[in-house]
Amino acid sequence: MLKKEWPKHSVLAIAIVATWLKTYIVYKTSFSITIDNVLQEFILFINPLSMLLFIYGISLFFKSEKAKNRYLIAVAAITSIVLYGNVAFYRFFNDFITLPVLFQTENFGDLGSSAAASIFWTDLLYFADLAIILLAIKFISTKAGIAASTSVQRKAYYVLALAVLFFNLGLAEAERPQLLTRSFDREMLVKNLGMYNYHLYDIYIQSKSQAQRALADGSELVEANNYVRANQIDPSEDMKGIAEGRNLIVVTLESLQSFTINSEMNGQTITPFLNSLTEDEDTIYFENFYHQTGLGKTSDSEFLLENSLYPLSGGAVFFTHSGNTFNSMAESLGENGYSTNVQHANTKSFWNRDIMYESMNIDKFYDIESFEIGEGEAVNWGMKDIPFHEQSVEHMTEMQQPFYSRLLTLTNHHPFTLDEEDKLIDEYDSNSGTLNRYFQTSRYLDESIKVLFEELKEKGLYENSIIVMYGDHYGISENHNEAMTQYLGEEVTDFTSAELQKVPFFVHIPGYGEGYVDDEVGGQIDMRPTIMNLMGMDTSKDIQFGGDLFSEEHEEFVIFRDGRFVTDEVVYAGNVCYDKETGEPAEQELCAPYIERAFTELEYSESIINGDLLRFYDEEDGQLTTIPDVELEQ
Ligand code: GP9
Ligand code: MN
Repeated sequence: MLKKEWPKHSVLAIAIVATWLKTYIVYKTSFSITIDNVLQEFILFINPLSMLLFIYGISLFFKSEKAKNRYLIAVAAITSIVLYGNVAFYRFFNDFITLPVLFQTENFGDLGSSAAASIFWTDLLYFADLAIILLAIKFISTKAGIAASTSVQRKAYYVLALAVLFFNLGLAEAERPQLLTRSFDREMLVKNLGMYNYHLYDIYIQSKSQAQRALADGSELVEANNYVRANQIDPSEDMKGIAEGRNLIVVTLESLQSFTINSEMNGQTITPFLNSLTEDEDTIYFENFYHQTGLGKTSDSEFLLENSLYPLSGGAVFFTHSGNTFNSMAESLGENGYSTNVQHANTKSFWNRDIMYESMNIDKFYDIESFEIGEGEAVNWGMKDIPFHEQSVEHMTEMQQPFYSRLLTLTNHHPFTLDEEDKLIDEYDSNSGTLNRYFQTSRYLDESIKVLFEELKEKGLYENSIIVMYGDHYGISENHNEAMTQYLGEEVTDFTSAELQKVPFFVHIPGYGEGYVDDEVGGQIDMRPTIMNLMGMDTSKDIQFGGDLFSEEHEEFVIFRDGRFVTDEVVYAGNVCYDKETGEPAEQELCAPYIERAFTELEYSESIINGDLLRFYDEEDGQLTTIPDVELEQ
C-alpha cells in the first residue's frame, strides 16, 4: 500500500504551504503590484500566511478525519475562487474586487461579459493547491485516532497564528503608517495585508456603513435640513452667472499652503506665477481660506468641493461611503449639459476614486492609463506636473464642450523629491529635509500652472473657460515645527499651526477685469456654492454646509475637521481661544458660542453621510421623498 505514516497534521501543513505559495506566485504573475524595496517584497511574501493559518486551522477542531479533509478542500476551493475571481477581474479592470463593485447593479453587465472574455483553460493552474491537497489526502495517512488535536495544541497553534498576524500588521504599519484607518489604495492594502485579509477588511468597512445606512429612515434629515436652511445665505447677485456656459477647470494644488504665496525663501521667490495672479485683473485670490480635510487628504478636499459636506472624523469617506447617493457639483453640471471628468496621473483605485467618481456622477476619469509618461517624465509618485498639464489640455481639446474638468496635480507631494533639472530654486537650510525640499517642489508646481495657462491659451481654450485653483491640505505637518519656526522667524504655537492650515484659493475668470485680493475668511466647504453661483446655477434647494464666498451675507466661520475653528476675530485651537489679529490668548467667551455650533454642524454633516440621507431627498423640489407628511423647511 502506498499510504505510509506521516506526522500528525501533515495534510494541514501541506494545505497551508500550498495555498500560501500559490498565492504568492499569483501575486507575482497575475497582478502588477509595485514593489520598491526588500521589505515590501517580504511583506508581500508573508501576507497570505496569517489568514491561511486561521482558516485552515479550524480543521483542528474536527473530530473525524473525513470531515476535516472535506473542510480543508472547501477552504482551498473558496480561497482559490476568491483569488481567481480577483485575477479575472484584474485582467479586465486592472483593480482588485471590492464589495461596492459587486453591488453596483450597473456593473453586472460589464462584469459578466468581461469575466467570460478573460477566462482560459490554463487558469486551472490557479487551483493547483486544491489538487495538491486532494493528492495529499489520498496518499498520506496519519496514525488513526491521533489526528484530532488537544486543546493545548490548538491554543498554541492560534497563538502562533496571532503572532504571525501581528508581525504582518506591524510590518505593514512600519511600511505604511495609518493604513487601516485611512485605507489609501486597494493595491496598497493587498500588498501589505494580503489578498484574504484585504477582503475581510473590505467586508468590515462596507458592512459597518451598511449597518448605519439600514438604521436610517430619512427622518434624521429633518433636523439637518432645518440647520442648513437656518444658516443658508443668498449668493452674490453681482457674481451670479458670470461664468455661465464656460468650461470649468478646477485645479487641485497638491499640498500647497498659503505661506508659500507672495513670500520668499532665502531671497528666492517660491511661487512667482501664482504671485502674479494675486495681482491679476482677472483673478480673485482668497488669502484667508482654509482646508478642512481629515484623514482622506486629497480625496477629502475633492469631497468638500463636490458636495459641500464635511469629510468624516474617521477614515476616508471616499472608501467608506462610496455607495452613497450624492448631489455633486459634477452631477448638477452634467444635468446642465456639461461633460464632466477628472484627470489624475495615478492609479484609479487610489482613494477608491474609480468607484466614488461613479457615485458622484463624474462621466470620465482620465487616470494613469490615459497619460503617456515619457522618459524622464516621472518622479516621486508618478507623472510630473508639467507633462501632466500638457497632456491634460490635449485631452480637453477632445472633450465635448462645455466641460467641467478637474486636474489633480501630484509632484508637490511628500517626500517632495525632484530631478535636478526641475529644481528651479535652492533647497532650504533647516533641519527638516522635508521642508527644505518642499520649497523646490512648490516652485515646480507653480511653474506647471504657468505651463497650464500657456497651453490653454495655445489651444484656444483659455478665453471661454474659468479656472479655479485650491490647495488641498497642508504639506508640512506639525512634525516640522522646529524647521517652520526657523523659516517663519517665530515660534509655531497652536495658534500658528491653525493659521498654517490656510491654503490658496484662486478664481480666475479671463476677461473679468476687476480682480482683487479678498480677505474673507472661508474654507473648502464654500467652494461648491461659490463656483455654482459663478456658473449661474441655483443651489438654494441643495443640502450644503458652505456658502458663496462672494455674498455679503457669507459668514466668516470655518470649522476644521478636527473641531478647531476660525472666524474673522478668533482662532480656536488646543482648547484655547486666540485673538486672530495678535495670536494672543483671548477671553474664552469670544469662542464659546461657536464651540457648540462647530460640533453640531460636523455632527449633522456626519449623520447625512452615515445614514446615506440624501437618498431620501429630492433636490428638485427640496422635499423628503419617503415621509410625505413631513414638510421640510425651505
Ligand atoms: C494620490 C494623490 C495624493 O492620488 O491624490 O493623495 P494625498 O496623499 O495627498 O491624499
Ligand atoms: Mn493631496
